[in-house]
Amino acid sequence: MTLRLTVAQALVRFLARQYTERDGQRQRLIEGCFGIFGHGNVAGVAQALLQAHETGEADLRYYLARNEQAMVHASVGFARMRNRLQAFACTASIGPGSTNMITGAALATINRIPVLLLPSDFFATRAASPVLQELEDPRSYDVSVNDAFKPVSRYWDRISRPEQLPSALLAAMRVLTDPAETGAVTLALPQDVQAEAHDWPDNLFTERTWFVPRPLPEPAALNRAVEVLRGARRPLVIAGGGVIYSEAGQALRRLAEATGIPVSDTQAGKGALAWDHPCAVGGVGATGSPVANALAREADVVLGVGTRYSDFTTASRTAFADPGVRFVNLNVAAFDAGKHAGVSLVADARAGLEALTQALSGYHADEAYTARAQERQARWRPVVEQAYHLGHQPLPAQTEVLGALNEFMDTRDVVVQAAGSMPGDLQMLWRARDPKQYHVEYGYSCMGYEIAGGLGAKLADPGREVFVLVGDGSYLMMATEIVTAVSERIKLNIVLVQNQGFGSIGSLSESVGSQRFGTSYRYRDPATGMLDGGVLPVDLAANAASLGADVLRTRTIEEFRAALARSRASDRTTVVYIETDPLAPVPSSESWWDVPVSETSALESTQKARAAYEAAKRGQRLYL
Ligand SMILES: Cc1ncc(C[n+]2csc(CCOP(=O)(O)OP(=O)(O)O)c2C)c(N)n1
Ligand SMILES: [Mg+2]
Repeated sequence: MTLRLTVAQALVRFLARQYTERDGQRQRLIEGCFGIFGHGNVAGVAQALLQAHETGEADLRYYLARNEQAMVHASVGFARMRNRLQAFACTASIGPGSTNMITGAALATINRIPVLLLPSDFFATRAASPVLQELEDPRSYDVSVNDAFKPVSRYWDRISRPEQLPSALLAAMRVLTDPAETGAVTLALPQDVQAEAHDWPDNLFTERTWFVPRPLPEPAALNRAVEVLRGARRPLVIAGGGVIYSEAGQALRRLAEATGIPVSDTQAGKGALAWDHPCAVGGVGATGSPVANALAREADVVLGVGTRYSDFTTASRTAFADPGVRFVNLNVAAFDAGKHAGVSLVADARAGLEALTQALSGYHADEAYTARAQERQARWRPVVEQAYHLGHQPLPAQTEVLGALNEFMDTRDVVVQAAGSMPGDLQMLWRARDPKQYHVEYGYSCMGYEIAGGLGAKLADPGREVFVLVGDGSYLMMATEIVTAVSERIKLNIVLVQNQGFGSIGSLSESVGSQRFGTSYRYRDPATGMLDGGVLPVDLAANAASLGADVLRTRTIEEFRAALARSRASDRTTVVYIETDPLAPVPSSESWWDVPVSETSALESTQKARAAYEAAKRGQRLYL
């Protein structure tokens, strides 16, 4: 039997019939489709989505986004919240609509989060070339702007003929659902091919289940890992995002309780172990807590679980100072498991942690070391309390805003952030109580992820309140999805933190001797010729209101707390606006981040920073 459908109709029909299954739980793989239509997809994919809806033949709900980059972010927010078991498709018109998705694709791939991208493409027949928005490469008619998706996609294909679709779809689903390979998957769809009819074998459209594996560690590799761990006196766990995606929080807790090994976390892993568990020592690395960083300096064995060891995690390879430090890396991806010449334990995080706990029976970390960890943690708590309740004047400190939010949030509420000074303050100070509470995108740290990612997170779990934290810089880059949230009646709580520019890059600039040059949003001062004049007459709260959100303006932390309560009680997307002092003090992580400083300079500030840089760089090592 065959079925006569267009390529786009076949695609939609296929996507609506894909499922994933893990631990006996089955769910739709492709939950819906974000999109923005143009001439590249309005007659193809759009027609197919409409027909699917009208006839009830394929259930793939369409969500109209306001920016193509943002719709990929929303898809990532969704898939991350669903632990990578479910994803969205994104359809875009040819040219700029498609290339707008490239940043989102990079973000998805770097964070190892699945998303199916469907950029539209030039005519396969070349009948009307060059079509509006076609890139003409004089060296080859085979090149289009969609080739730029290749380095940021884990699978990339162009469907130039209908016959190519089935195998491309199977490959795409395999990559999306493989925890070691997943990321952005791109199927470029030429405009004419989308609308072309073909006779499809009907078994292309039978329901298909993609089993998401929990690979077990190879026994010999487990032995090697256990041998190193048993020899450890001062071991430290680094819990990464893989622990959360694998739902391995309990397995991690059991390992920690059985062995006494302190557990630090990364931006993606925070919340894997609740902040107040006796073994939890907080964030590690450049923006981590001084507790975890002190332990990292001492550690003789680092057990990395589901982490890709970003430079923030390793403090640019200065975090681990023991000359003989060794790594054991439990990761579903061999690529990550092999890092820092570690003992590679390729396995699912949960299965691997369970196997390790069993094999480590009777082992316990050095008592004096674990006691030191707890003492340090006890001394750190009042520092966090103080940062949460600084009473900074006249404008509050950002740490007070974060503190008030942390104290206000319920265990199941979610905080979403991505870029600026907040990820650092959050990693150091946030007290996460639930594995899905802390949603900070710090693989790509992409300004503009916040609101869009929050939209996706809320879509994934409407039962949770989502609190988006967004700086003024990020807000200005991409506030567009407020409109999508309003039209879909998806309720977000958005905390808009106004500090008149780039608080983060401002302080980084100062630390590298660049004197906060060009990092605040100010008038150009005719006297200095620099952007250090008066404050701009920009009202982001009014902007948010104009996009359809309810807005609560607050000036003090007390007003801020009251506004949070009102926002929670409302069923409408609400923006809570607060101004903060970008120069307010923040506790030190007692760590470092490698940002090279000019080796030669006419500025004294730069020369000083260079001397400090050279001194810090001496702590950097290759872990071989
Ligand atoms: C898309 C993008 N462009 C540039 C950067 C570099 N960058 C990191 S933080 C930042 C400033 C963020 O400003 P804001 O959102 O106001 O946060 P703040 O630093 O004030 O906390 C910039 C420009 C980035 N991370 N993402
Ligand atoms: Mg700012």
